[in-house]
Amino acid sequence: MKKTLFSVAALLLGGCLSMQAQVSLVNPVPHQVERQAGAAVVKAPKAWAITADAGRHQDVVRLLQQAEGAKAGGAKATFKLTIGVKGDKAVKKYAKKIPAKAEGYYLEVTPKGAVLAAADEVGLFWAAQTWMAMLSEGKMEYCTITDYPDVPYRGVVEGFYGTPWSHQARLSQIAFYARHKMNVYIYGPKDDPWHRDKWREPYPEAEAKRISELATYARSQGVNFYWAIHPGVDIKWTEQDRDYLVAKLEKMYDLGVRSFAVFFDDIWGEGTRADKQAELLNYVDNNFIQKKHGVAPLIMCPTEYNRAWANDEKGYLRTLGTQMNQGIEIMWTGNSVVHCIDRESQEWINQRINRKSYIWWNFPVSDFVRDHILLGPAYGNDLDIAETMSGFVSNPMEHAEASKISLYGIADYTWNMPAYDYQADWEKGLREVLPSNYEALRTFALYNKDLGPNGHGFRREEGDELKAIAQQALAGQSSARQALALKCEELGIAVDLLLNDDSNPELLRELRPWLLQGKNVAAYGQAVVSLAEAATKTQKGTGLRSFENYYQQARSLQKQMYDLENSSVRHALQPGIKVATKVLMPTLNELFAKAVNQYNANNGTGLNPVAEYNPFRLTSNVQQLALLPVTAKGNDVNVTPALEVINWQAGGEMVIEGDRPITFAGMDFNLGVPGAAKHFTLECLVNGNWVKVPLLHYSDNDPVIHTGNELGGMTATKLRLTNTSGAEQKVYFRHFKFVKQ
Ligand code: 14T
Repeated sequence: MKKTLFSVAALLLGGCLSMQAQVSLVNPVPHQVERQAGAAVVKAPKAWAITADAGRHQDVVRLLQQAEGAKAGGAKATFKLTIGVKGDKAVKKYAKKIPAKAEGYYLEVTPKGAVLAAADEVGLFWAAQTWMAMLSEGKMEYCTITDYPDVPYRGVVEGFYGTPWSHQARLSQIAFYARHKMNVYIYGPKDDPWHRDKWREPYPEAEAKRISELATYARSQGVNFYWAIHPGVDIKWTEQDRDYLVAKLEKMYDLGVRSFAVFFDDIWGEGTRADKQAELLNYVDNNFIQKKHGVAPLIMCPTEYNRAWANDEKGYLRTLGTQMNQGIEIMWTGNSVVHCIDRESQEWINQRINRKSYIWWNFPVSDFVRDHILLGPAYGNDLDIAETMSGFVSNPMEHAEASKISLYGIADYTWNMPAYDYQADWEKGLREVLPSNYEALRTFALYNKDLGPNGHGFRREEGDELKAIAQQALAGQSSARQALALKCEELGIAVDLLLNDDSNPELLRELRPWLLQGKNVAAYGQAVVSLAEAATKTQKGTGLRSFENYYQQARSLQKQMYDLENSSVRHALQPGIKVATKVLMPTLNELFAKAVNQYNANNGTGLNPVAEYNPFRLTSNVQQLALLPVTAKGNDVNVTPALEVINWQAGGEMVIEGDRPITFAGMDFNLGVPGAAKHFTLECLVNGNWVKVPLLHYSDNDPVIHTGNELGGMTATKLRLTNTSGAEQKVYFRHFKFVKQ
């Protein structure tokens, strides 16, 4: 990357205008910007006339005609926009200035007009986006820009479990990718039936029409719409299934799709064979992809898509590497399912697959931590690995609008890696997503970055800015406690401002559960600080401001948080609604406990210092179950389902304990495997004795497990499910529920 000339620009601008340099509005940060002598930020032209070779670049012309400022355009306008790609007459003079890189462009702005000259059609789209971004505040800047992407394929894979994005959300995403020069959108939502379970069947008419519309719209924006198929669940390596697959791709081609992917992730059994996958994909590549015109290189997601799952002896990856056509891209999530990417791990994988890996980054996806919403920056990937990858796509949250905060950063990272500054970038992203209430969104987002403890061990920074005052507050410093209370007050203000913002209704709809919880956290924080303050006073507070009342208030808020988590505000599969779990809430809970203990010691009282309210507790020595949340809704108590196959060791147990005896009305659970009941033993702890409860399936091919009549009316303090088969059992954890009386 060549150095940008910001210092020169600052000098020149200093004298003439107080306006902000307009090129700084352009994101991703361009590789090279030069402001010539006499450069200035001036008013944007009111109208412009577009010059291009006859009949060329219709989509870009349309984009520029719809842009702000172009309205009154047309031949009469004095400001000229000259556009073209290498080889066009219109930009012949600029041919040498166009970077010799795919999607590269050269942009020049002078008082007479602007030139947008690109290496190819997509590059011209990006030049147009740069032009429009520069003008977004009604000003432009005399300068030249030379720019190109660092990573060839950049964008998003809608590849999460959970509610797929809506059609509207996808259209909005595609426009957003285009604005930020991302050229890939891979359609692969796990819970679209025609992507996975019914992969052989064509889409019904309404769904087909929507896909067609997405493909067309994406093309008009310079974005590749990839449609992904996930056949591994039940594929047989027969000619018949091979033909089903190609026939489905043909159907998608007829709908206008020109880019394809085949996923083999999260499957087992027959579908996982590397030789067969390679053979099938070579067939698809030779007989479909290569035969059609203008179809992008095929992408595949392997079964061993991360290093932790790679079995080097069996050589799955090396088989793909040697047997699969060179032109097929292979996806990779890094050292584990959810992991940041570094040079060493890139060398490891690229050597095995004999090509550059195509990164599938599992961030900000939250399908394994649905109680959190992830609004933090995209960071942690090495900044010098652009040439080690063919592509980099992010798997986002099912909350499409909220995902844009992180995606904004991913666009910048993949376009101009060495210049990526994740913190500065995050601020810009927040501004773009909610300009009307940027500061409020920022404050709220500060408490919604980390994922909390999770099975993948992937954590994010959150609350570092609070650590010093948290520590001092816990050490008993009154001024630090007050500072903490102010932070909580700010959080409360931010939430209220956001709840009253109507400029981005989708974003606010997505954030709503966490906003409501944020309000509880803010109120709780203020109550806890008052409580801690009151605990230090020898004189009892009067009226409502007494220690006892602050204690009751804090308790009430703890319960309100729990109730909100289990109310209808959360959607069915979401285990809860968690905010500020990394630093703020643990600090407040510790402060609460300290204050209560101090008060108890001074007054001989026995108030309960345990802050977290949850009437149920799950413990397990089966590693993949140990962190699953238990939640109650009315009389239904559920353990959150797990996404993955559970390796339940012989003798491994899962225990659920109530804070008071539970009287059962019934229960059922689904381990995903017909006949699994015989491998497990269910027991209840009744009056200190473990009582066995028979388990049964209603039919041979039904995986759901029921309890016999014995359970109804039984009162117990604990429930225990044990693998008593004497061998490891591979099962799912699809649902686990009991009903109280
Ligand atoms: F294809 C892969 F690269 C991939 O990441 N697959 C899934 C993905 O759909 C999901 O959104 C993501 C995050 O949960 O992780 C993969 O899903 C998993 C991961 C597991 F570790 C499913 C089961 C697992 F055990």
